[in-house]
Amino acid sequence: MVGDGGATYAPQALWSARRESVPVVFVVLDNREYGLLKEQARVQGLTKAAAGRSLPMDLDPPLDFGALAASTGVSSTKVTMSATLGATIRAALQRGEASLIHAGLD
Ligand SMILES: Cc1ncc(C[n+]2csc(CCOP(=O)(O)OP(=O)(O)O)c2C)c(N)n1
Ligand SMILES: [Mg+2]
Repeated sequence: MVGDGGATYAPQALWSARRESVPVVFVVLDNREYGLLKEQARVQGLTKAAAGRSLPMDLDPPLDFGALAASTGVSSTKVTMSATLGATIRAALQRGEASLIHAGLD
């Protein structure tokens, strides 16, 4: 399970899982922001970077993680309701191959 921000740091893991036939299920929890870094910056009063520019903590435009997975040959499912996430993870695990679940959060 990884945040949308963190998922941008190591997308090659998708390709490796496919290449090595590792049946890992990647769950990307997408709140469209680097939430932890944003909160830290707020607590420390760091709302502006150099020259008055805003710190880029929002992932806007949002990323299409299904398309990212597809580019490595990994299939994906998109879910928005937390109520369906558990069933989606179970189904993905049962398939026995690498896959990605893109979970949009409120
Ligand atoms: C390998 C690595 N690079 C960078 C960081 C610094 N870091 C901490 S939290 C974070 C991003 C958090 O955003 P996200 O993954 O979207 O999670 P959220 O807080 O929004 O749920 C980063 C880059 C880290 N912890 N590990
Ligand atoms: Mg995030």
